[in-house]
Amino acid sequence: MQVSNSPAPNFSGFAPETTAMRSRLQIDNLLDGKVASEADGEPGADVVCGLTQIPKTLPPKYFYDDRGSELFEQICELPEYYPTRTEAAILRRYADDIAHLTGPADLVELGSGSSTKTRRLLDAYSQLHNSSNGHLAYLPIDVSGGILEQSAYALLDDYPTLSVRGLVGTYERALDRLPPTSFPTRVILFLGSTIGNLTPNECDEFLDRVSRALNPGEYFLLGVDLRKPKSILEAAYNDSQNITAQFNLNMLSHLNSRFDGNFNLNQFQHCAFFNEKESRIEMHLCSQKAQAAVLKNLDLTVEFAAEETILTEISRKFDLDGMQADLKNKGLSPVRSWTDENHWFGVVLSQKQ
Ligand code: AVJ
Repeated sequence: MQVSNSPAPNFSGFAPETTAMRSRLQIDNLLDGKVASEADGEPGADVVCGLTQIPKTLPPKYFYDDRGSELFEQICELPEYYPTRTEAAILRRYADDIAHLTGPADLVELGSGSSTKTRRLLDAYSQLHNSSNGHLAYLPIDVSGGILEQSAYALLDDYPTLSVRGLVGTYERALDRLPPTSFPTRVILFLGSTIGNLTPNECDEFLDRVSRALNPGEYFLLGVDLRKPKSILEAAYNDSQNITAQFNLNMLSHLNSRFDGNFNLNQFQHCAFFNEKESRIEMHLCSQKAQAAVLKNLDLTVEFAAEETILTEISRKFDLDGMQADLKNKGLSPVRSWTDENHWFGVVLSQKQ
């Protein structure tokens, strides 16, 4: 993992980094040498906790090993998976409005991943900054150091006035130690409706943290997936190419390799449906028979009844008014929101009081 200012390895397909580029890049690791999912406490404690609960659950962050991140990128391209392209279209269309509303700003992004959608905002802000002759600062935060570094080099290549200060770590830790801003203001970005993975309580705590991290007058830009007919929602999580099923099952192979386990992927089935009452998609892995699985490194044997499921993800679907009210309660006053013509996805800009 990359530490402050040390030279980064080359990634094929990208221009080799130059000294000039390196001077515009700094990546700090907040994981203290531990891998992403082990940053908060004992390695795998959350897995043991989730699998010994009734009903069984696993944290969605275990989707994202290298294979899982690759499958997620494929999901974003699926015809049925509307959120990524809908949000990207909103950002393409309104990035200039957003930049004009906040004025020149540092951009901080939680869960930056490949930073693809962020480019529209970087374009808009770099125009704003050019006219004021300033530099553009981007602070991506991601648990995957590999993807963070790779996208940072690609961005430095494409944006000559950009400097990137990356943080490898969880949102929680990064939010608690954001470096001071060099510009008059700062915008924290949280795109892709990743906020939907949080339960209402977790969401509450998360918004408190965002609000605490911002100084009065600074901004929070949030992407949220909106309520819509069940058939559209369920299709997005049950695609005809079965990529989402592979993504879900990959969590078990990730656990097998991480914790020396023997989950049999052939004996579990992907299951995703819309829970109307909770307004959320639930993804489960359903045990096809009574069976046991062992995770040796965690000293854990898990027994499954036939048809018993593990809840691997919730993906909540929001309404814009409700989300704006929640933000307001946290001292984040809605400035403006944008949506697509179908009202399938929303982007909300709010400002810390
Ligand atoms: C990245 C959490 C927003 O909930 O839609 C996609 C993840 N899971 N297909 C989502 C996901 C299944 C995605 N988020």
